[in-house]
Amino acid sequence: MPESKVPLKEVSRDGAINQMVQIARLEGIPTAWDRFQSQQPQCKFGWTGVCCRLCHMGPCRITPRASQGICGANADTITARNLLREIAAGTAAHSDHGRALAKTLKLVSRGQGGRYQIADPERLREVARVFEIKTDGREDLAIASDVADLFLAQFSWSEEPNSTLKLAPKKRQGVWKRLEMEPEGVDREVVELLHRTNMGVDHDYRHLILAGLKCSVADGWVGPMVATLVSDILFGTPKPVRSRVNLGVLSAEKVNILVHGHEPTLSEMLAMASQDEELIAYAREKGATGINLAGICCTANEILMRHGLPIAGNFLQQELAILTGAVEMMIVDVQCVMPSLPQVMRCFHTKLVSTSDIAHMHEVDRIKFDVHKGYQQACDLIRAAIDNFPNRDKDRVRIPKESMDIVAGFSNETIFHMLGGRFRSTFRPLNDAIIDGRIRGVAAIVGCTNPKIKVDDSHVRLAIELIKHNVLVLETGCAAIACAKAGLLVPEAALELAGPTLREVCEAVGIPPVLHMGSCVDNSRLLLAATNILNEGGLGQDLSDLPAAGAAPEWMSEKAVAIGHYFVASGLYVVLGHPLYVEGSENVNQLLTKEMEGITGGRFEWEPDPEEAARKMLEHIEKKRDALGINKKRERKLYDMKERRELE
Ligand code: NFS
Ligand code: SF4
Repeated sequence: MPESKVPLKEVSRDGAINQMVQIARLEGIPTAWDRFQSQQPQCKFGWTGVCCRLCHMGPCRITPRASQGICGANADTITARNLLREIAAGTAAHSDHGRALAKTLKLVSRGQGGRYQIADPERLREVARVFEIKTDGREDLAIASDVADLFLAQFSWSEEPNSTLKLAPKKRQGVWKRLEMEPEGVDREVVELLHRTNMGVDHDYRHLILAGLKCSVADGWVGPMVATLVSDILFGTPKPVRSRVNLGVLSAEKVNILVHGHEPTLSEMLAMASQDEELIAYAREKGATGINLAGICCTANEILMRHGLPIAGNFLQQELAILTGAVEMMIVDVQCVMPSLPQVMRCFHTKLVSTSDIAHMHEVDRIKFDVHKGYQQACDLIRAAIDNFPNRDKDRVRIPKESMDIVAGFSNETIFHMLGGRFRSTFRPLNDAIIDGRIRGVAAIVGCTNPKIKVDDSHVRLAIELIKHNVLVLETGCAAIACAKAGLLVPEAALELAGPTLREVCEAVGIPPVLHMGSCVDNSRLLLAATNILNEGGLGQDLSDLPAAGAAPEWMSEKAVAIGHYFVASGLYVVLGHPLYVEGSENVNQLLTKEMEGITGGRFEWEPDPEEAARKMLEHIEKKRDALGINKKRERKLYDMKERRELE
């Protein structure tokens, strides 16, 4: 075990994390923070993006005495190429997730989906209509088949730009056309980035970065868009739900089963199977009082949004959950699953099961998830977890007390209904509140947690600062879990922290000032929310006109790199808590953080201090308000009776 120099307390603002890290230290079980310490100092060449190993003449790195690699590539080319490979990888991850769901929809439409079915036929029809698929007089399954075909076709190459781009505002579509940034198939764009960054192909950093942005458009507006739409169709469109969050949701008396990863397919069946009376009775037979299914990371967000199941924690809590000694089984699929888990698992009775065909871990049980047998597999897993309950060492159970109430489930559809009231669904009241300044603008806070940063702290401080200044905050992913743990997603508590006019609006509508919109692929919901606001009218023509900003204060994943780029490609201002690996090239850095605004209308900013990040976001929001002309003091017109009658 690496010798630790991190102070024992305070790796996080979350007491549950600090407590568990301390226990891990005392027991000599390494966690991410210990390994973080043993990686110090982290490589400066890596940090600044100037290390290249794209061919085997290298590896090369740019230093004060070597301004070029062996092939002649300079810092601009090297950092840009490295960045593109990250965008390609992030896009690939999101899009495989979307493709897997579209394949499931296809199987369901053929009657080969086992227990999966169309949970939200209304949403299916609505989606079909958007893409001009005939719905009148047709069965749901026939429509689903066409929708699945259309979505599956988004991945391979087509002569036409991707169909889902039309979900974006017209003007933005025009910008992409002009910049030749319209993707023609997700796989195609990923492959092209890999090709372009191959030794000896594309060397112009500008040309490279614009290609990266094009691929990122295929990420945000295609892969995750498909993932979200199909998830809603198959599993239901989220509606507000109450639940609880943090390690304290683990139960000392029940069989604890954690789902961790990203694709919601198997976890949907687990949610259903965990309610099975026979299985619950079986758990009692084994001495437990019931079955407790909870989540980690983005799978947690999926089952929270649709079933109100509790969340045990975000990204850096995955090892700590096992360390509680109270987890009978952790079921993982793909993405954000740490390779260290088997090592922690071996110190406890916890069973770790991997379920994705493409994600195995050495010496870890695995099943081959099969849509058709999904429910049976879920039952078998739960039964195995129950069988493991008697192996729990009660003396080693230490579940932190921390757990917090949360209200989640804010899909666009829900927000539409809540804002518009019972009779007329509309975003109008939100737009009006933004126009008259009661709400200054909208901010998105998304992304991971990272041991480089005091965990959850930047997420929470940024959100608090923004709502204090009457900015409505939309969140997804680990950011949403961070703020939920801090109590920001409960309307009552959060409203105390909101500025007076934001509070007034939230109270009238009955929403918290920080809205949980789902998992990381549900960032597509954020893009659609922004589009809905725009389409409602009065706030400009393009996403870049909106008084809106995005932030990922604690990000770590390549997926977050892709997300940041599709926000910027969509014309939005994005503040990252630490820079991309590009600072070794002044040109690339300038392009991303300054010049980009003149190209896509959006740009990046690096800002580690959350209050300062909030200030910059507010400044951007006010700049957009000024440009829209809604910051002028508007005189309130007093109507006389005659005018009033005319109005009516
Ligand atoms: Ni998105 Fe970050 Fe992972 Fe989800 Fe969490 S770490 S990039 S937020 S779980 S995908
Ligand atoms: Fe070095 Fe060029 Fe090869 Fe990169 S591509 S490793 S800079 S020779």
